[in-house]
Amino acid sequence: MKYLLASLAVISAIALTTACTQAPAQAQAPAAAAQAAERVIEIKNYMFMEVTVPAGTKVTWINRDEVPHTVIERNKLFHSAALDTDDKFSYVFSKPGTYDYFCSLHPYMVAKVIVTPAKSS
Ligand SMILES: [Cu+2]
Repeated sequence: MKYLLASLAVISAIALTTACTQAPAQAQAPAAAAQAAERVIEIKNYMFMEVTVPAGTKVTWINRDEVPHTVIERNKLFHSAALDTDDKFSYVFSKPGTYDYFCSLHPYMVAKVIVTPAKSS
């Protein structure tokens, strides 16, 4: 079963790569491209990664465990569904601050996202 899942992951990775190279080049406003900062947090071994990002960053959690996890901000600012293996959840942090979050399935899994003011360069 593990082998099958690994094979599927490889196949979908290839499919994604192919899809990307075949996608026609799309005109994008430079400003939009500059704001599209994204940070990935992998959930592994029942742990989140703690990150510090500038305001405006889209943070995407990916579950790398073989059990489901959730991503829930302590004040219910965001609340993911149960994420199965390799499922993703994203949230754009527009305001600076410290955001504590946890997994409702494993309440001892706690972490925070620290959002710093966006650079005005
Ligand atoms: Cu969990």
